[in-house]
Amino acid sequence: MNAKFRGALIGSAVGDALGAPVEGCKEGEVGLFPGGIIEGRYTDDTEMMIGVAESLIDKRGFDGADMASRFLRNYHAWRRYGPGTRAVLELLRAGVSWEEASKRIFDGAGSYGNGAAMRIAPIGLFYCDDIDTLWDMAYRASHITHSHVLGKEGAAIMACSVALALRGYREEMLSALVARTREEIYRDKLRKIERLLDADRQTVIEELGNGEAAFESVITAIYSFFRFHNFKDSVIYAISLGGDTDTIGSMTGAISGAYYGEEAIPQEWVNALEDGDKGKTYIIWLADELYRIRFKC
Ligand code: F2R
Ligand code: MG
Ligand code: MG
Repeated sequence: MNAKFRGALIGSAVGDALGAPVEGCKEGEVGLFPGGIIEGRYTDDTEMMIGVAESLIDKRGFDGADMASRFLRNYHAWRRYGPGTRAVLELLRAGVSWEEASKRIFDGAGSYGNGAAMRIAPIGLFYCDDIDTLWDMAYRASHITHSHVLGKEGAAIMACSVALALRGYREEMLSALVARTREEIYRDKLRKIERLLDADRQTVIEELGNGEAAFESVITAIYSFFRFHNFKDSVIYAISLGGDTDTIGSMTGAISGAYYGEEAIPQEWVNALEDGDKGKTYIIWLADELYRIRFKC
């Protein structure tokens, strides 16, 4: 189980770093070089995931004000944040409360971007044995930056996928997710996954999406996990779809890592991942702490 906690967080960071150099490329323009990561630098996806994990560990559960302050403390603009999240972080820095800030962007509609889903894996690990609480906490952790229901629902589906993968569910995962999901756009795409398992890339992009909206990327990551039976092929496939490659790669890496464990992640990808301040050594420590707290060892 400890290896699966590590697999989820390192898998997420590796998928992010692998997809980052080609974020925004079209399918067909993504020429994945053999061996994967060149620079091994992670982006906003991993920086925010670190904030979620740090807060859960320090507060022994969800604390909105603390998590928001972690996002601010860790923030480096050069890691390429989405414009909505950047605007919320500026509001938080100006003193607006974490309950209020995310409601002020996109003309009051809030964001449905995938920025809440991309960072949510630690919630999936921490609340893995109680799916009702997990769903609720994923919504609350999303609200700090994403107040639109489709941003929150995407994050809850992602957290639930990580928890189910951690617990060894694969065949049962899709029906469990459909049963939980309330928003039709997600239910509809979840139901398409099995039918699309042999589809070509263009069809997958048209049916499931490869964009920055949560409903254009979360189900694509779940699909990428299902399409193959090993970590490497799932993550390479996710990135090969183009579009939001770092984020779809990261979410696919989190689910696959939770399912297969850290040993399944190609060693050359882990070796290349950055290891300075809050790099891979720190991410492994976060995974171990979450595991230790969760299982009281
Ligand atoms: N930001 C990026 N990548 C582009 C970097 C370009 C940069 N200029 C550079 O070259 O350095 N990647 C990261 O952002 C994505 C996560 O985004 P997040 O945090 O959800 O941000 P945001 O802005 O809230 O949502 C993303 C976009 O979705 C659309 N959108 C969301 N809610 C909307 C609404 N209510 N109405 C209309 N549109 C809405 C907007 O286009 C948002 O900008 C990840 O890919 C991460 O890697
Ligand atoms: Mg990113
Ligand atoms: Mg991205």
